[in-house]
Amino acid sequence: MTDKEILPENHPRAESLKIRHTLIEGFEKGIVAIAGLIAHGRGEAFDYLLGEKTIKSAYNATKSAVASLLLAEKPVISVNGNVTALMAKDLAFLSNKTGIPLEINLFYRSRERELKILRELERYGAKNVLGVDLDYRAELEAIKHLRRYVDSRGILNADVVVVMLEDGDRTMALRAMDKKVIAVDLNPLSRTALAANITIVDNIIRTIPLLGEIYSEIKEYSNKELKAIVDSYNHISTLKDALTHMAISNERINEQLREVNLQIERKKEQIKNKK
Ligand code: PTJ
Repeated sequence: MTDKEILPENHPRAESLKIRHTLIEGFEKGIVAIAGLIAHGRGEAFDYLLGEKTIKSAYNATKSAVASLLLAEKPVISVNGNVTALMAKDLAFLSNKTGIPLEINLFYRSRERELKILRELERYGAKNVLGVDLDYRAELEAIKHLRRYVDSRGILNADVVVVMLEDGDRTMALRAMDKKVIAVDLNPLSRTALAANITIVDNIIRTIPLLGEIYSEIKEYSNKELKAIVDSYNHISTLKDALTHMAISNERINEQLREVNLQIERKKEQIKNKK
């Protein structure tokens, strides 16, 4: 069976299926943890409800995140298996452009996986990847699982940490260490989404490029202007707004039904024309 037969380009969900396959490939390459496939399924479901787009409150949260990163003294972007499988190229680009290091931090940590992730990020040109060199390995007291291993040049001493597809435990531990946590999480009610200082309820495939775009736009702003952007973020209303978008309205059901019925009609035409 060819790839085209499995994944025809005109499939109405082709994009989403492609992403799913990229993750499966990432799993086969040893980059993604098996639980990462489950985590992706969960994210997909929330993204479906969100309408697979960046809603305004998520855009604003992303802007506040960039302003926080620009104001930070020691920012770092934490990366895991899923994030690398889907976004290695964009992450490398973002890190090189902003000078913010990437730090490999895994829930299912193994030496083999961390080295594979490092190679994948470096393959796309990432210049500053932490979390692998054992000479700089440190441990976070507040965490018992393998995410406790951090880099003394990165997360250990960072003031602002970006986390994606994260478990709530580490987010809370980072907060308890007085670090500012920026989370990207499609579930607005996850412990990570609740515990972070800034939560971007959006898909990493949209957020990572958007972080870079907004960075170019506001990098010359004064500290006062950046601070005003940070202060404009409202955590509760951001989470509530995402939930409101996910609560499907009659209008949206009708719109989606119309689209599905149109697709059925198109298929009918195709069958008729083949006869
Ligand atoms: O690579 P490792 O070893 O560090 O393992 C990473 C996983 C993903 C297995 C681990 O962090 C995990 O189990 O995560 P959780 O607890 O399942 O949380 C993942 C969260 O990310 C859930 O709230 C999902 O809704 C959300 N999510 C999934 N895919 C995306 C996403 N958020 C943004 N963009 C996505 N593409």
